[in-house]
Amino acid sequence: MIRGLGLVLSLCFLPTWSAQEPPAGQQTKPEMERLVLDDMEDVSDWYNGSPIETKISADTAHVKEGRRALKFANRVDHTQGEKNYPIGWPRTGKDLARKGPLTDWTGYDFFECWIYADTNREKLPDTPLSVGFYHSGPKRSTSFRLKEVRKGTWRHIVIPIEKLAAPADVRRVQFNISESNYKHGDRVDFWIDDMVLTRYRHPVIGQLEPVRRLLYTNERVIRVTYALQGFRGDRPVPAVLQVGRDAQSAVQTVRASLQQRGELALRLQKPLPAGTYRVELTLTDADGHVLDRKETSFRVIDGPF
Ligand SMILES: [Ca+2]
Ligand SMILES: [Ca+2]
Repeated sequence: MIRGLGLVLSLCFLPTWSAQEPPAGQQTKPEMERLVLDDMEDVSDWYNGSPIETKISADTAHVKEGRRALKFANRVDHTQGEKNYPIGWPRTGKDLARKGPLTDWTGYDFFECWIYADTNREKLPDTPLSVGFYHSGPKRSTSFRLKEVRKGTWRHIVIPIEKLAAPADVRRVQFNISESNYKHGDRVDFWIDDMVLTRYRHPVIGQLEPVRRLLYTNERVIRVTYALQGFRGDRPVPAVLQVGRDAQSAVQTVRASLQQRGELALRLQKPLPAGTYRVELTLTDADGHVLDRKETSFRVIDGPF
């Protein structure tokens, strides 16, 4: 059973987030919505693609959420397994297409799960494990090496959905090891839990950069580029761009409506003296409540004139 698939959209209320303006200097943590792909309490819908090397089970030894996690247990065998590839790719996966309509991930920002590893090796190889997302059509998939997985600890895996080749068409999720990364006879077990899709509940600022970090004192325009995450393309996001020496003293302010990404220009009414300046971008909702805020900086120097 897949609890919550396509049905439960739970809100994760992070304690530091507030729709109201936070105190100056306090970081806001954006609120995320989660859709559970699999809580791994029952793994009967996961297939074992390599029965010689692999055993899969719902296991209680290491659990991140609930009472069980998917245990993907492998004994590396360089002499047998797949007929033509004895040094192959032991794997386990799950077909999403058979389980309902949840193959369109375009409404989400991240694929996330937690992974714990154990092995009889002193440590894991550089690429201990990979995850692949399979799309319709022959051999269409997007694969990610999970280099962050470590022996003896839980690691949080976060993959931006925008990196998938066909995020509107995800038919299968599959985890695999590559036996060529291991020695014959190595044992390596992974516990995988809390596999979810997440999205920002509202737009946040992913990137904010000045087009130039160094300006001359005779210049009158400051340009910044920005990119939003969690922008669903429905309507522009109100924003305020402010330039000043510090958070308390704005030299100039401009209001804007932001798309998913773009460039903003702030025309100075009077020249800036030499020094370091901060640029702050604040996103608000329609009522003016702060959704997110980010800052960057640039320097003004006396020009060659
Ligand atoms: Ca679980
Ligand atoms: Ca093998």
